[in-house]
Amino acid sequence: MHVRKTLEQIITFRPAHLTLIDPAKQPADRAGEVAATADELGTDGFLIGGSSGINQANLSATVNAVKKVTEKPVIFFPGQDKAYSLTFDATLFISLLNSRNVRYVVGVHAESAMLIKQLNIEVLPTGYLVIAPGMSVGEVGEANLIDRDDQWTVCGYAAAAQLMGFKYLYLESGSGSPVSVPPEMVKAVKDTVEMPVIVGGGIRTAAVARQLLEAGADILVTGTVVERHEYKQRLSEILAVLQR
Ligand code: 1GP
Repeated sequence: MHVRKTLEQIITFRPAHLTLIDPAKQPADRAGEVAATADELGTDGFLIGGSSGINQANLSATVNAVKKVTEKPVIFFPGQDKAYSLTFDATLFISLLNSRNVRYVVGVHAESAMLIKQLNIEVLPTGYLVIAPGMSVGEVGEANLIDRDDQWTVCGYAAAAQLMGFKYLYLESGSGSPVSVPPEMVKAVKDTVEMPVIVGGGIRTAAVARQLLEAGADILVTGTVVERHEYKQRLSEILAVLQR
C-alpha cells in the first residue's frame, strides 16, 4: 500500500478522516472493535499513537487488532515513547516546529532515520504545529503554544514548513482539548500554503467538523470521540459531513 497516494487520491475529491487510537487508553480488543466500527462508518484510515504510556506490548497488540479488521491505512503517530511495529503501513514523520526542544524538531528523527531508510518504511513528512490549549502534547512536546488568534505566527510557520519541503501541515489543539483549532486559523493557513492541511484536537461534533472543512481542512483527525462509550452516532454524524 502506498499511503500518501491513497490519501491524496481521496482528498482530490473530498476531505478525509482519520481515526486516532491511543494504545494507552484501551485494551487492544476494544481498539479492534472501535476500528471495525469506524471502518464500517467510513473513516479513511487510522493513526495509532499517543503522547505517553505507550510501550511495545500495547502498541503491537493494538496495531495487530486494528490491522485484523481493516484494509485502510494504519499509520504510526509517534509520541515520546520508544516503541514501533513493523506492521504499520506508514509513519507520520512529524517535526514539532514550535517546540522549544530541538529533539522534537529534528533530534528523535535522526535517531530513527537510518533504520527507517534501511527498512524502506513509508513516511509522511509532516510539519506539526501545536495551537493553544495544546493539552498534553503541548506539555510533553515543550511547545511554545501558538495563540488561537495569532494568524501571523501560524502562517509564518506554515509557509516555512512548505519551503522546507514538508508534504503535510498538521494543526493540533491537543487530544481532549475542549476546543478545536479555530476555523479562521485553518482558513488563514490554507490561504498561505498549497499542501494538505490536517486538523486535530477537540473535534467532537458534526458542526465543528463542518466549520473546519468549510475553512479548507483536508484531513480531520478525531480521537476522543471513539473513547466514549456511545460513540457510534457521533462518529457517523461527523463522517456524514465529509461525504457530502
Ligand atoms: C489528533 O489530537 C487529536 O490530532 C485528537 O484529538 O482526541 O480531541 O479528538 P481528540
